[in-house]
Amino acid sequence: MGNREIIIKKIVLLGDSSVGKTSLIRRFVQEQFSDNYISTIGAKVSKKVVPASFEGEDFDVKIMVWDIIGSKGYLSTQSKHIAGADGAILVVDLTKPESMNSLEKYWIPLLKEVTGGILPSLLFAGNKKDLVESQEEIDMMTQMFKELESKYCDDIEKRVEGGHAGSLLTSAKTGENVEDGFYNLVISMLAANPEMDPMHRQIGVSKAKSIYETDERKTTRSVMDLIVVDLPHLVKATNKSTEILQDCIAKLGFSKDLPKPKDVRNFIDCVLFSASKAGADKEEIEKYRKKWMKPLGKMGL
Ligand SMILES: Nc1nc2c(ncn2[C@@H]2O[C@H](COP(=O)(O)OP(=O)(O)OP(=O)(O)O)[C@@H](O)[C@H]2O)c(=O)[nH]1
Ligand SMILES: [Mg+2]
Repeated sequence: MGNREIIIKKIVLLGDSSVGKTSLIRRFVQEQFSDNYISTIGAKVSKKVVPASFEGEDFDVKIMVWDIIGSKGYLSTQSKHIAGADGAILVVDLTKPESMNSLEKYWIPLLKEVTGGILPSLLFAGNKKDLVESQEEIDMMTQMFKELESKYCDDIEKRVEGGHAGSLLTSAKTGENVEDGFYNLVISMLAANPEMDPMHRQIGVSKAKSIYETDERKTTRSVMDLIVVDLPHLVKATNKSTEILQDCIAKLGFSKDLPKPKDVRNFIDCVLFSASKAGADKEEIEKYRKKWMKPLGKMGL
C-alpha cells in the first residue's frame, strides 16, 4: 500500500431544531443514540478520521464535524461557524414537512451568503426514516430529495456514477445510511477540492464578520445570538462555551427562540458567572456584560 495522504476537511450540519443533527453526529462519531433531546446552542466540534479512496489514491480524511444551532435567527452564530466549510449536510426531519421547506427558504441561502455564492459539497439527509412506515411515503420523499440533488449538487452525475448519492434517507436511531452519508460527502469533497483553497475560507470568515457587525440587534433573540457568538472568545474554547450556554438555558428553563427580556438578563448573569468559574478574566467579563446589556438598553428594556 502506498503512502496515505492526510487531508483535513470541515463539515457543517445544518437544518431546523430537532431534525436530528446532534444525533447523526453522535451516531457517526460515537456509534450511540439517545432519545433525550438537549437542544444545541452555540456549536460543538467533533473529529473523526475517515479512510477513503479516490481516483486510485488512498487518503485519511480527518473531518471536523461542526454541530450548529438550528434555531432560525441565530444568524451571527450560524454564519461564523459555517465559514470555511468544505461540505455541508442539510438535514430534514421526514416527519416534519416544514423542515424540508426551510432548506430552500433559510439554510441554502444562508450557506450561499457565507460562502460567497459558491456552494460547498452537499449531502441532503432525510432523517428519522425509522418513523416513516409506508413505502409510498418513502418513495415520494426519495423523489423530492433527488430533485434537490440535481438542483444543488453540481457534481451529482459523477457522484451517482461512482455510487455516492447526494441524498440519503437516514436514521440516527438505527444507524441506517449514516456512515454512508458521511462517506459520500467525503468523496464529493475530495472530488471538488483536493487542495484546500485558502481564498474561500477567507471569504467565509469576512462574510460572517460582516453579518456579525451589521446585525442591529433589535430583538431579544439577536442579543442571545450576540452572547452565543462572543462567549467562546471569553472562555477561549468552543465546546466549553457551548456547555455553559446549554447549562444556563437548562437551569433557567426558557425558550431560546422567544426569550423574554428578563430571561436574557438572567442568562447574561448565569453565563458570566460560569465564565468566571471557568477562569475568564474579570475585566473581560465586565467588558462583555456592558456589550451585551447595551442593545437591551436600546430596546428600552
Ligand atoms: N426516531 C428517531 N428519533 C431521532 C432520530 N434522530 C434524532 N431523533 C430524536 O429527535 C430529537 C432531536 O434530536 P437532536 O439530534 O437533538 O436534534 P438537533 O437537530 O440537534 O436539534 P437542535 O440542536 O435543537 O437544533 C431527539 O429526541 C432525538 O432522540 C432518528 O433518526 N429517529
Ligand atoms: Mg443539536
